[in-house]
Amino acid sequence: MRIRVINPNTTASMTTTIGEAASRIASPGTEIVATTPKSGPVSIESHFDEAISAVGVLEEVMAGEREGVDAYIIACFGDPGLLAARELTRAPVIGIAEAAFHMASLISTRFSIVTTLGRTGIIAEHLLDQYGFRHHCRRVRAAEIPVLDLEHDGEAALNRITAECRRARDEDGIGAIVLGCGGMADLTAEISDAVGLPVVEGVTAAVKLSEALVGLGLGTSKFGDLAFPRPKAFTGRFEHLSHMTPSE
Ligand code: 5HY
Repeated sequence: MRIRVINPNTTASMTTTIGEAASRIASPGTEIVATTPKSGPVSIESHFDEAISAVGVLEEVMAGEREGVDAYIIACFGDPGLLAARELTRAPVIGIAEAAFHMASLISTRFSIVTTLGRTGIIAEHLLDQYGFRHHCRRVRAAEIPVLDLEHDGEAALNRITAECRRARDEDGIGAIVLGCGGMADLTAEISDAVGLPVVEGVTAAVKLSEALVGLGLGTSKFGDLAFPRPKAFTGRFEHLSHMTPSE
């Protein structure tokens, strides 16, 4: 099977980190295609960044539909454009936040999230409510590091994330930790060893969930709200989306 792993920000080095982590965990026979949208924010750290990045995600799904893809992964912890992306395809579309919540709730009664900036914590809280995991999550914490510090100042970023994970372990009464950024995809083993708790991150969790869904022959339902969008005219910079009929 072929899984298209979309990094919704436009930092190619972070797409490489995400793609390598996905390839390491993928089963034999699973091809990982990690992609970066042509347009969008270099990092996603606000509602505005998130809204703009969703268009890039949707354009990557449309490209995947032309090339033939068995599953899609949206590798940003805000799951930008997730439901809209599901409308565009019959293939499964997995957001890394949703994937991590599911996996963490299977191995612990309570978990905490450690994300990058405090201001994006609310986005994770909204997703916990939307997906029905609020009661599983004890706390959404932040290491207070800009997303791109993971690329530019990795050691210091790792130390700040690990310290916040230790505080979560000691203060939150939890059994597991969820890392709240796609750029943390390669940090789970090191942090789990340092903190002594299971650490879940969404990219690798989403790869395994994608393989499971495709293996079960399950895809996005086309009955109800995730049916293909009704073709219509779009104007201005979106004119190219006009009267788009999905590849049935
Ligand atoms: C992410 N931002 O996973 C989110 C993390 C965050 O560019 N990739 C980003 O802080 O919300």
